[in-house]
Amino acid sequence: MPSILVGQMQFCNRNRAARRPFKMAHTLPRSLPPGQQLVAAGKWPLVGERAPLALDGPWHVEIAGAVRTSIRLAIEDLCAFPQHEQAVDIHCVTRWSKLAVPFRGVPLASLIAAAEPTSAARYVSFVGHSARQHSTSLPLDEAVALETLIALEVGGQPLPVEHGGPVRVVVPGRYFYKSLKWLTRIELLAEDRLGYWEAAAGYHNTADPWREQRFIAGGISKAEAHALLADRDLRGCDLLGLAAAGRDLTGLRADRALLRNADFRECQLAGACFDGANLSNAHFERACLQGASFRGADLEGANFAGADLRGACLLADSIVAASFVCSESAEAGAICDAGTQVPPELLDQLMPDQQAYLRGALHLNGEIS
Ligand SMILES: Nc1nc2c(c(=O)[nH]1)N[C@H]1C(S)=C(S)[C@@H](COP(=O)(O)O)O[C@H]1N2
Ligand SMILES: [Mo]
Repeated sequence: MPSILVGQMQFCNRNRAARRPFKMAHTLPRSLPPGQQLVAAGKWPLVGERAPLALDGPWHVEIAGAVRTSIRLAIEDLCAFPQHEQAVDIHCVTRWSKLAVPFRGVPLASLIAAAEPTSAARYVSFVGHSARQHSTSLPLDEAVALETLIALEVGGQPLPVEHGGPVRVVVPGRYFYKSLKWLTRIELLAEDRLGYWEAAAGYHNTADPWREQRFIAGGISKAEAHALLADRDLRGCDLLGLAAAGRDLTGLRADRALLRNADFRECQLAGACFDGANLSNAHFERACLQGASFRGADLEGANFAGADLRGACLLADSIVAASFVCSESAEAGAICDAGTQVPPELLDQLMPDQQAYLRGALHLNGEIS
């Protein structure tokens, strides 16, 4: 059977007469996020991949990863869950919006509950059955709070194949690239796994349209973001607020880059060079910075709590009010070894609790260079 027909042919029968009339999720006037424009009535642009790959058997969705019970659900099984109707505003990162689109399907929360997530589950990755194994991810609690829907119908009809039928993800309140077409796998994860667009094209990993989180940095195009991530070269770039959390940026070259407020949390940054960079208020929590270099960098207010600083050179210009441990949480502080270089005069710039922590971490592992 050609995969294109799967959506229609396997669609389950439901008692349409018994349905309650469609109710709007809320009656407030809907508005457009900044930089968006409305598509003409009745239009729904096609974006990204146009068709799924053929499946060997009937369509199914697997829930796996950090769960007690992995489950595999056929379309009929999905139909057996209580169905939820939701008028969702679509906002595509390419600046078109379509408001109040009536989707119907199973709340993600119901499916996840059925699989019994373990305490390790912090992220959810959606994987589609398409040529490039398209995927996207969200923090699990955020996906649930946003009322993510595993949609089977739109406008009272089975989802058209080109729009993700027989089953797609719909994440209200995020750019539409978080709404994966042709869903076959829901995977719960302890660590985030960046999706296709997020990893390859520099799409923002949070994707809140109200905060215009389109790309990892404002003022750069998709092509520029792609080149930047592929070459790992930010030398001299002005990328205030770069949102790079969770990325593999091993060996990054960021000499003299302007990276104030940049977010490098949980990044792989071994051997990275930030010499002469402006990193004031930058976030490096839990990042791997083994052997990284910050010679002459501005690290005022930067946060290194939980970062791995073994072999790192912090011969910075300034580390006023930088943090290496979070005093409010039980989280681990930065890891240092005998190769971690911090000039003693810089230690005096730290707040007392931070200074005490870093002195301890450096002394435990060798003398301060
Ligand atoms: N499998 C898959 N899902 C995907 C994409 C894709 O290329 N492949 N593109 C995403 C993007 S960028 C958008 S805007 C929406 C487009 O959905 P539509 O074609 O139904 O408008 O799907 C998202 N989900
Ligand atoms: Mo998109």
